[in-house]
Amino acid sequence: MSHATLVRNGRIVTAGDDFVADLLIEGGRIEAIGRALPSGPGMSVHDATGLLVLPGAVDVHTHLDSATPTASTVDDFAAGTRAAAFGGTTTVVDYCTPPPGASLMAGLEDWHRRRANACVDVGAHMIVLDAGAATLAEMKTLVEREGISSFKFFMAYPGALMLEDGALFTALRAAGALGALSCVHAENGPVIQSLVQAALAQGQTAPRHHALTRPALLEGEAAQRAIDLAELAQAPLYVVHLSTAQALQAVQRARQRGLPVHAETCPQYLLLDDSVYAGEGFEGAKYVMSPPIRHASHGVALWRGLQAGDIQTVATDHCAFTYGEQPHGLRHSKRLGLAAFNRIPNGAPGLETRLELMHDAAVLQHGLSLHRLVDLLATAPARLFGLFPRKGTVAVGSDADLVLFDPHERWTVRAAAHHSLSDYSLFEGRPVTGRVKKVFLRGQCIVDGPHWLGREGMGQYLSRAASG
Ligand code: DUC
Ligand code: ZN
Ligand code: ZN
Repeated sequence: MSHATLVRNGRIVTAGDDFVADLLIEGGRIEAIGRALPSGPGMSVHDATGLLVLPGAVDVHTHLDSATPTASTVDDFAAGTRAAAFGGTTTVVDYCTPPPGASLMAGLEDWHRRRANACVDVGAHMIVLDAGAATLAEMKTLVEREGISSFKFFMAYPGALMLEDGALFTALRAAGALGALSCVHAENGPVIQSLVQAALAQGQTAPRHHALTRPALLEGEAAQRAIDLAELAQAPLYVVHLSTAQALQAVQRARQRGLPVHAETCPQYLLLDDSVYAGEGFEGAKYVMSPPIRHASHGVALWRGLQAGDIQTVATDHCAFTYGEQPHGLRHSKRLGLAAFNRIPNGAPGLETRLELMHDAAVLQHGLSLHRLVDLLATAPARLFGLFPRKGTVAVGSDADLVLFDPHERWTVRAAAHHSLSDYSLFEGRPVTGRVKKVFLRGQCIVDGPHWLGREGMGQYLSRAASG
């Protein structure tokens, strides 16, 4: 990017500031911020009058081009990150799942091959499936040489992804000693397994039994256990996709004691409730994810947690499958689980709608400030995952990742108009106020209204430092 770009007269909103100014972009970075900056020959000039200028949003929880035990996600890095860009997300930190039996390094090499066609910048968290000596040594290499400063440990899915408590403790201690952040999926896997077997034995196979066999209490229990083990292991902790009042209370208690415990939630846990599983048909499969969508009382608690600052980030857990079988094939489809809920691929799309949904719900409906919106979706995730100040803010020297946002435009969520390859949206038909108009990645305008100006492969790998 050699030529300069000027963004004129926008209302720049960061986690701490709010002012009208021009931005000069050179070499992919913000070179100057000021009033009436002069334009020069060859500069491209964008008028942002009446628009918010926000930092490109940072989504620290996605699964792109990822194989799960039941299916493969439908969005590869090209499709998923293009969808992200249309929604104002210019940085994605994706979960690298090493194939069973493969080393973490082999998993990472494979991930790098798959992420090569990304359209926005990408980093990786590494999922750790055992705590043997070889794995612990690889964790050190990943932090010190590969720019991976966070790991994910599963307390669910025994026999597949789960670390039992001893291994979890060992892995937490290793991550803490490396200065890495430990992400946990907090659900009690063995008890869920028992409930699932009991439901299936009684012929309860419909999608709603997915939610009924993963009760809220088992997330609260696991979150508290993770917090206790992390305290003992002296490891900073990040609870991913937190969905219940019980887990939130565990996080609140820990934070009141000054422990380095952080929590992420997702739009679906804030905006939906378990009525999505009502009915005997298969529609509920669209909402099969783990944790499941909860009773509305949990959503109320999560909004309070956001208002009080006990939840630091909102990410998507974008793990997209299709509802129908065509045109992408059964291996990407929820229909793999037609016979029984435990075979339904776990996950849903969301990467494209996070900023717009959260602007509408958090700022317009729940009274959170624009600063807080920016913090939840960009600044705090960039800080926690070692990307700040390159990402997550609008400042001189930062990457010129920008969103020009119209806070007044009204529109309606329609999967048919999305860029994800999934054929449905969790939020179909939802009216939204506020819309992404233009998106810049390192100074290059990649989204202009409905037009895609970016290109596959332009996304760069983000080597991440330790948590900020
Ligand atoms: N956990 C995730 O974070 N994503 C998809 C499924 C799961 O269990
Ligand atoms: Zn998870
Ligand atoms: Zn996930």
